[in-house]
Amino acid sequence: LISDKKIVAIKSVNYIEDGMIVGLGSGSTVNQMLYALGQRINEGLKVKCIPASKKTERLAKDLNIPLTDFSKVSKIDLTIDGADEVDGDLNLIKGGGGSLVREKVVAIASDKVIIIVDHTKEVQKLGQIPIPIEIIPFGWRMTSRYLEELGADVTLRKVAGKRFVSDNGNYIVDCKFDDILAVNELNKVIKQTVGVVETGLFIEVVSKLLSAKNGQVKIIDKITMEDL
Ligand code: A5P
Repeated sequence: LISDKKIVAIKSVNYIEDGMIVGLGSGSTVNQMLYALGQRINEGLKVKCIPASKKTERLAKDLNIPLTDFSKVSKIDLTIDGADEVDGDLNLIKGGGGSLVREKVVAIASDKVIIIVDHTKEVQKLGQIPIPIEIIPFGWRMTSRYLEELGADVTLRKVAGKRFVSDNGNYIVDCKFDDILAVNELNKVIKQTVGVVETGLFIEVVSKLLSAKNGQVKIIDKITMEDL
């Protein structure tokens, strides 16, 4: 039986066309996508890719996926990434894997962003899980206090008992807010907090969602002004 993550991953690479600059997100669903992309590249597809994490970079290199960087390109045609939560407006919580900053840099530089998930990531309302927030190590206790003052239950992320350190040398705090009234406003106030590098809230960046349940893929396009 093929997992739902693998099914959406395989489907998503059909959107990649010859000559594209492609952003590669991170996580286990993206890893499946990398295998499928590697296969298409073996069959002759010509693309250049920008990875959003060191882990993705390593796997992409192993699979002979050609890489580039922002010194050589000024925009990305299409990014494919996973998510930890997605709501009905295609807004996201990301950062479960701790790569949210680079993922957001890559997503914002992209003309199109396709998100691939299994259906368990779909929520009515964002915030069922804590929002990952990357903060600089200096003064992290102070930054955590400021985030608590915004109403969050703040947990410094640890892995095997040690403080998790991001690809950028920073910490991640997982912040659980009880009930998020306005996700855009919350994102703004978190970003204004000194010590915060970036939040795991991805608002208005997704163009298309592929979500799989029991082997069936549902495709949802972001409604744009032109559609109205
Ligand atoms: C990484 O920082 C995250 O944003 C991932 O995109 C997210 O955690 C999805 O991961 P999985 O595909 O492993 O579920």
